[in-house]
Amino acid sequence: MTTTLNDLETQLVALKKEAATAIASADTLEQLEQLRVNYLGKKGQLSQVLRGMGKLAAEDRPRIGSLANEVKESLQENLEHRIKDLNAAQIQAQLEAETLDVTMPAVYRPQGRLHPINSTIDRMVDIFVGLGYTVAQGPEMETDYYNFEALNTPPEHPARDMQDTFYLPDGNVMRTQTSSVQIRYMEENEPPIRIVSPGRCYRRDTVDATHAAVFHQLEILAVDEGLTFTHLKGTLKEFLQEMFGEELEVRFRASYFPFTEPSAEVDVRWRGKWLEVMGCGMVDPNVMKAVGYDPEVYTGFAAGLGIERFAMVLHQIDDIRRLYSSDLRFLQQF
Ligand code: 2NL
Repeated sequence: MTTTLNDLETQLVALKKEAATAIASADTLEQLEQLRVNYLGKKGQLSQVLRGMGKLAAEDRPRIGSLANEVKESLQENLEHRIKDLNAAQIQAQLEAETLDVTMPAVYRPQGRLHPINSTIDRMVDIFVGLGYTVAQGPEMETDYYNFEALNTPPEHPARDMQDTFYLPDGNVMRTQTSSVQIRYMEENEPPIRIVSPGRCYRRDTVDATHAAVFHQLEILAVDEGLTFTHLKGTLKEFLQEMFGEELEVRFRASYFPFTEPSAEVDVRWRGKWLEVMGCGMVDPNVMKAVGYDPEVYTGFAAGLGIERFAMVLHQIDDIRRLYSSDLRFLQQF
């Protein structure tokens, strides 16, 4: 079998054309590698064609040699371009698949927040802490002794009617005020003391716009040598001014509580009207004696503040029942 120069040239040109088409239509890098091996590898088609060169006349070999080189370089170039194109296409596809539409509306999650009762407690407590008071807490279920007896309120005292109490079957009560916490604290500590006790209280009130059976109270108590009613007035005025955030008119009206003597109720002038915000007084000597303090040595003052009343005034809430409704349309406003 003789191989002519023309045969080889034709084969090389055909090879180049066939390979170029195959490379152009390859879809993956694996296919391209397969084609490279097939056409340009040691045992590839180009090598096979060149094996026919041995049968050529010596003067014809350089022509075929350079043509073969040209085919080889051209195919390598085709391969490189195709690899580049495939890589670019792959990156493009990935980018498209991972596209983020930054104009899409955000996903909003409902946000938790403090209940207005709790944020009001925090504000009130912070002011007294700023005046040197320490927070004291105690049980909501109390013995008759801590809720009434130690507070100068014996069994037949009319105040027990006034404060219609939730009595438990065992004779204990749900506390009607947080004074019981202060009694417990005084039993455990010696003067001087300055404490603030916020907490939940219970009364058998008929529920209406301004009364709830479960409500919150904050009491303060200071006991020391030489404390006077003037110290009480100064402390409460300072508190009220910080709470309402402006120069306030404050008035003290004589009143009565079993556990204080003298006693007073405190009004502030708020948006043109006198508003009762707390009761207060000098700790009754009988309360001092009950906790083992000598009333000839120590005096003290105390005050009880309704927390709901402050929350309602500060947030213009017209009905106390809203505070316990768990209505999100209400709660989300705070
Ligand atoms: C009110 C009245 C008041 C007290 C609470 C108190 C506590 C001790 C001793 C003496 Cl341990 N007093 N607390 C004093 C006066 C008034 O609360 O109208 N609260 C809403």
